Amino acid sequence: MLKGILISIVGIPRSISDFVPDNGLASLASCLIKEDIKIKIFDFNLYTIFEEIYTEEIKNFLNIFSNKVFIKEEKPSLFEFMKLKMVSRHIEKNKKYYIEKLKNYIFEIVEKEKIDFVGFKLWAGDGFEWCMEIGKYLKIKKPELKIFGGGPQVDTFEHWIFEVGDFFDALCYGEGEETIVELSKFVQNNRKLEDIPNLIFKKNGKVIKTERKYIENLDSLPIPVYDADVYWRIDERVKMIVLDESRGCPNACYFCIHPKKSGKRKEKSIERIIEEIKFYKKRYGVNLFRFAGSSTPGDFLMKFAQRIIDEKINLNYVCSGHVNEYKELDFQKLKNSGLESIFWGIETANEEILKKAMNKNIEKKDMEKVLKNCKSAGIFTVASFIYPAPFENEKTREETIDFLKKTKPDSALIQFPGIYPGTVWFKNPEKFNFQLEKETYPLKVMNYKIKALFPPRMWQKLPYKVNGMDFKQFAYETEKFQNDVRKLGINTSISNEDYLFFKFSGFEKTEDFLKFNRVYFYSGDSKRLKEEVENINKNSEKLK
Ligand code: B12
Ligand code: SF4
Repeated sequence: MLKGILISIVGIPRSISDFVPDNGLASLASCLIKEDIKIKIFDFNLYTIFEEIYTEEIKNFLNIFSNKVFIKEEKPSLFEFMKLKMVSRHIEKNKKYYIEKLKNYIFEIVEKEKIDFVGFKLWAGDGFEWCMEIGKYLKIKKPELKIFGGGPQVDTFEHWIFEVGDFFDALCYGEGEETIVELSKFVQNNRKLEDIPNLIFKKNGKVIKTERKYIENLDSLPIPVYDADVYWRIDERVKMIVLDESRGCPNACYFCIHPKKSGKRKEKSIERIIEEIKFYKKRYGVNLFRFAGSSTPGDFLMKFAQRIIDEKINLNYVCSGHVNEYKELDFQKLKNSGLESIFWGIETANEEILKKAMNKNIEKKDMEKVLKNCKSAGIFTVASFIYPAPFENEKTREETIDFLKKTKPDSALIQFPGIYPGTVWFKNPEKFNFQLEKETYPLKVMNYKIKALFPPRMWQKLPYKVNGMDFKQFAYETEKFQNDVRKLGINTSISNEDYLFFKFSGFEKTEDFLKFNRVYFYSGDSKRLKEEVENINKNSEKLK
């Protein structure tokens, strides 16, 4: 029997989202199981990772430091700041020991279980570097082992990944369900890589990219598997399942990679999603759900809500929506069906920027209407912004602030613009007031790692300019904007799924949930994080 393992490593966890089971890998596993292949998912994104990297001394210092900064909101002293730098170096050293341990652990599994292939889901950040190290090691120790890669980092950087990981037999871009099954045939010498769609591989030193193929009918995919014998340490994860209700997007925002990944919008049938929910509730006791789609289709959502109400299914869920598709929706009905929070990509309140710089295809009056209706129905309203946007100036900044004063979303997430290869922003940077060196840019950004213990303006410089500002300047502008938004009494860090976690965490106020979680993650308090995951799981059971 052919045997494979799928691995996901994000790095040091930064939010409860990291503890949600990975629907992408569960979907790949179900396709392989259908072909009688033995597969196991090793998702290392667990709170226990802190035990491996943070010593008690590190935890204690970071606990005192973060309590002072995030809870008491006091400024750290120069001495504390110097100590923080030392601790950060210590953590970097410990990460190296951890990778060594992980390498050996995975190699032992490969040997003991006689594994034929390994598939890495690749994320940005620490996890990317760690996967490269592990993959390299496995290939040296066992050259006949087939190693594949896929996931968000491949969709963004494609062949650039070979610059740091030429041990991969093949990389899979786009949707992976059909491709992984074909790859399993390649492992058995029954397929040539050239004949498998969605692949990037090297032959005689030359990069080959096979044609892109989209999955036509999402209903034809088997139900993703989260059984304990397939999904390693699933019991330690938060009980939320991500429902892959739709893929693709009818829009084509200039900064977004998503439409390319899954093509034109397609959706599962309501019938199929309801079947999945009933199955997950019964088999795994899960009552919390998040739709995976970057913008769940509005008409799909209404029909779904009606079915949930008609069939009296008790669940709580969250999704992301596009303003244009939600203009006429009955938000009260959505709320009654258990929809607790919606994420909206607003980006900026200035219509000219929305059009000229982003191709966002939304109007201000509609944004206002939708945010207002969403909030008044009691749905936790999360609006996301890019600041400073291309062509941003004092006037446009003021316009977004006024918009926020007027609409008062429950949470406003603010990020500086990220430029990813494959997007329109990357293809024509000058047109959008960006400056970057195209030839070297992908490699630098692909290997970029944030310094999570420090504010963004202290991170290593990202190699581009926005409106003439270098990284330090625009990261500082983002920080200042966030502070101004907080002064309006608007939260700046709760996402839609965070809201669900908050609801079942036992915390009374979102502010406390936020502050304390910041401390737990910052100081690697795995004990508290474990308690929190257990609380969410226990409290959400009541929705049965
Ligand atoms: C839903 C969602 C989540 C869910 C589900 C995770 C998931 N499946 O990726 C949750 C809430 C858990 C989540 C969490 C996080 N997410 Co998220 N998430 C998304 C979102 C909106 C959709 C992902 C999705 O479900 N797609 C559908 C499934 C089926 O696709 P998939 O998971 O990518 O897997 C397919 C292919 O990639 C491929 N594939 C994947 N791996 C492999 C491996 C092999 C060998 C092969 C052959 C194929 C293959 O086949 C799969 C099936 O088709 C995307 C944005 C977007 N619209 O794409 C962001 C996104 C993927 N998330 C992102 C991030 C950063 C995170 C977090 C790290 C958040 C954080 N703490 O900062 C965590 C980490 C998750 C973890 N596992 O620990 C980034 C990734 C950026 C990057 N380059 O790393 C994205 C792109 C958003 C963004 N633009 O910032 N996320
Ligand atoms: S609407 Fe959202 S998912 Fe669609 S292209 Fe724009 S940013 Fe991407």
